[in-house]
Amino acid sequence: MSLKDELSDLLNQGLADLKKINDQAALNDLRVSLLGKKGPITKVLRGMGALSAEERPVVGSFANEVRDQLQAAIDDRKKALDAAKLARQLEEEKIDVTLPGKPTTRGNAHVIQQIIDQLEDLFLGMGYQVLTGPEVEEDRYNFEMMNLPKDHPARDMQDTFYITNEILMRTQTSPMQARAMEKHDFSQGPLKMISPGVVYRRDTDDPTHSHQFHQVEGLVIDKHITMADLKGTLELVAHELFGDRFNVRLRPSYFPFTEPSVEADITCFNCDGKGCSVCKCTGWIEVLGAGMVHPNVLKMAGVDPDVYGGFAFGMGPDRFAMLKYGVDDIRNFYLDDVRFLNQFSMKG
Ligand code: 2NL
Repeated sequence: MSLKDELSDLLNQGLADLKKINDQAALNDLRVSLLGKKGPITKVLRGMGALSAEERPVVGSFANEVRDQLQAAIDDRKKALDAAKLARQLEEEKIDVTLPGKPTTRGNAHVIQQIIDQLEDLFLGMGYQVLTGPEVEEDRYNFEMMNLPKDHPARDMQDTFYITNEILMRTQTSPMQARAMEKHDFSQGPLKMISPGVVYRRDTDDPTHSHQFHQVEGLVIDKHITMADLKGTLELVAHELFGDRFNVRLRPSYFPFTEPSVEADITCFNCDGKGCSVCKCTGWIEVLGAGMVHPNVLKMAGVDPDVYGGFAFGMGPDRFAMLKYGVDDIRNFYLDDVRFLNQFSMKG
């Protein structure tokens, strides 16, 4: 058989084989076997040395033609297969946009967090920083720098979870404030901050005690800060959380870290101050402790008490939430019962 006939057969056989191909992988195999380096066409082209000078260009150009035809047929087949595959995919993966969506259940911030958020917004609006820090603390920041030396009897007031002699679960968020005072450059202006967070006490849980609860402490230090600034600030808090008709009353008290120290009451929300069982007929409800920062606390943080002074307060969002919503057992906030928690959902 002449080389030309051989090439003709190759072309016909190749085109016939191509018709039977139905997937990309088989098509690629056929392309390699026909047109690849080890394929029959390459072999024919290699054998052309044996041909005469007249035959060589004729067979050569025919071989090229066969190769081009096969290549074109393969390309066409590939295009057809690709198009079929895409059509199949589009059909199979079709999305019915008219199907109803799956309902998602949306969570909401915990009721205590909602109160903290509200307080953060209020104080951020007055130019305070919100600073948070570790719940596992050093004795030094939690007690020592708050004017509670090792032998201080007030340490008994706060039964503490100790990790080691020097490391403990913070009993208040003041350690964050001690750090802030230490760091603050007072030549750049006043320090105004609140520190919200979880604190721990070695209490036995009951309706009014939890070994874990929340605190939001506030601290302002500058020149010429007075107790009137403290009272005005606490009035803003009362108005924000409870409403404008609520008043604030300060009563003398004692904390080791403030001097003088006060306890702040607000108008009883239950009887509008007339006197009822909630306020034990006083017309007032105790909501927080506060005072003017003790000079020792300032000194220990490297602040000169002859130049600077300020107020501090500590309030309990748990107690606020109990008062605001009439919750009579603090443990509800920590039991994670969604039937309780969903009552404070802001979903419409
Ligand atoms: C309360 C009352 C209070 C403070 C916390 C404080 C922080 C610094 C300096 C001085 Cl850095 N004081 N915090 C002051 C007064 C009261 O908390 O009833 N705590 C359970």
